Amino acid sequence: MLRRSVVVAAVAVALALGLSACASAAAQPKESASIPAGITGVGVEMFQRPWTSIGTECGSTLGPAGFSWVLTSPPQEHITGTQWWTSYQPVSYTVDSKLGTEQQFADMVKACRAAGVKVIADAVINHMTAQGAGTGFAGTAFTKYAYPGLYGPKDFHHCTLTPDGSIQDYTSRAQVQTCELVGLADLDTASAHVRTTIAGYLTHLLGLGVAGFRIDAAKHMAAEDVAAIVAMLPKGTPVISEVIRGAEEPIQPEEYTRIGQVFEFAYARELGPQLTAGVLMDPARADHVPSASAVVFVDNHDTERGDAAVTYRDGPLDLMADALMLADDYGTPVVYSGYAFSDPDAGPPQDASGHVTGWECAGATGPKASYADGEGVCAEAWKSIAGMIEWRDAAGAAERRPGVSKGAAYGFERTGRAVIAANPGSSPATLAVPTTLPAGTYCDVIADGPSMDGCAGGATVRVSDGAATFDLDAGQTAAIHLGATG
Ligand code: ARE
Ligand code: CA
Repeated sequence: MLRRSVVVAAVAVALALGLSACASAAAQPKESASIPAGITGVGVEMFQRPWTSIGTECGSTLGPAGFSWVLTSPPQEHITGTQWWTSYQPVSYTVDSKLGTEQQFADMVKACRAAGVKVIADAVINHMTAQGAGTGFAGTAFTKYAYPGLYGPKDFHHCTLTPDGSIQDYTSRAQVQTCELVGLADLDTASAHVRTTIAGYLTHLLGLGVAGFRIDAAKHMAAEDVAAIVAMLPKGTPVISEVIRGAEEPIQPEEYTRIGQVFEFAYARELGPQLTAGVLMDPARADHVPSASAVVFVDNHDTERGDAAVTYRDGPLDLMADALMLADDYGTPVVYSGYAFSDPDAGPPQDASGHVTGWECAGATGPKASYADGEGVCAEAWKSIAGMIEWRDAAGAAERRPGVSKGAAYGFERTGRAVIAANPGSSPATLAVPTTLPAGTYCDVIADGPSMDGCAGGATVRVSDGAATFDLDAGQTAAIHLGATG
C-alpha cells in the first residue's frame, strides 16, 4: 500500500516536471535538435469553462475521445464584470476567478491527469489591468500600476511613444513591445523583479499540476524576456506563444520558436477560406513555421469574434475544417470549444456572484444547425472528432499524399493507413481517392464515431481496385482508416 502511493507520488512529481517518460514518444518530431520539446497529441481549448466542468469532462469526454491536452482560460484573479475578457486583465496571481478556486483548479488538473489529459494554462503575463482602479474578483484592491504584493509603478513601461501610451502602429517593434495593448498596464518584462514574480506564478501553477502554458500576447514581450522567464521553469516545460502573424510586422512567430511552440495563425487563414469558397487544395504553407513548432487551429476565442473564415456558425463546414486539420500531417492541432454569442463581448452564463455556471455537453454528438446565445458549443463531445482522433492515431507518421478533386469534392490518403474526403460544395459528389489500403469495406468514423466494430453504425466506404469511393452529400466529410473495417 505504502509502496504504491510512493510510486504514484513519484509519477505525479515526474508529470508535474514534464518528465513523463511516455509523453508521446512516437510523435516526437524528427527535426527536434534545435526545436524545444513541445506538447503533442490533439488538444482542445475549453474557453471560459469552469474548472469543475473541465474536470468532469476530462473523465467523461476528453480522455475517452483521446484528447491529450486541454487549454484552459486564464486562472488568475481578474477585474470584475460580465464580459469574457475580464479574464485577460489580471489583478493578482491568486488562483481564484470566475472559473473557480485554487482547490477546484487543482482538483480539475488531478481529474484530467487521471484521464490521461494534460492541462495547459493560459498565462497572462504581458500586462495587468487597463481598468484604473477597483477590487478584483477575489477581493484584491488595486489601481492601475499598483497591485499589492506584486508590482508598483516602477515595474511598468509607461510608454511615451504614442499620445495615450497605447500601441498604435504594429510596424513599430518598440510600440508593440513597450506600449500598452488596448490600454493594459504593460509590465517591464526586462526587469529582474518582474521576471521573478511571473516565474513564481507559473511555478505555482506547475505545482498545482499543470503541464505547460499558453503565453498570452507573447508578441508584446521581447523574445529574450519570454525566454528568460521560461528559463526559470523546469527544463522542457511546454510553452505555446501567441504571436499573431501579421504580414507587414517586424515581430514574427519565428523569433519565439527557440522558446517553445507558437500558434501558427497562417494555418487557419489558408484552410478556412478554401472551405467557404468550396475549393479545397493541397496546402502550400508558404509562410508557416516548421511542423514541430506549430500549434494549429481552425478558430480560437479571438478569431471566432474576428477574422476566422469558419466557426461554429458554419455547422458542417466547421466539422469539415476540424476533420481536415486532424487528418493533416502538420502541427499539433487544437480543437476549439466555446459558447454561442451574438454580442462579441458577452461572457458565458454566470450566477449572481459572477461565477461562470458552465454548461452541459451531455447529449452533444455533432454540430447543431443553430445555437442559443450562451449555449455551449461542445466540439469535444462530437463523435466525429473522436472518430478523427482515432483516424489520426491510425495514420501515425504516414505521409500525406497529394490530394485529388472532382468538382468541389477533395480527398487524400495518409499512405496505406487512412483516407479522408470532403465536399464543401452545394451539390452531392462522388469521389474516388487513390489508396494503398487493402480492398474491403471500411467504417466512416465521421458519420459513426470511433471503433465501430464491423461498422455497426452502418456508414461504410468501399475500397477496391486501388481507390476508396466516397459518395458525399453537400457539406459532408467522410473518413476511413486501417483499424476500422466492416
Ligand atoms: C478589452 C476591450 C477593449 C478595451 C480593453 C481595456 O475589448 O475595448 O480597450 O479591454 O479596457 C482580450 C480581448 C480584448 C480585451 C482584453 C482585455 O480580446 O478585447 O480588451 O482581453 O480585457 C492583438 C495582440 C494579441 C491579442 C489580440 C486581441 O497581439 O496578443 O490583440 N490576443 C490575446 C488574447 C485576447 C486578449 C489579450 C491578448 C490581452 O487572445 O483575448 O484580449 O490579454 C493584428 C495584429 C495582432 C493583434 C490584432 C488585433 O492582427 O497582428 O497582433 O492582436 O491585430 O489588434
Ligand atoms: Ca509588453
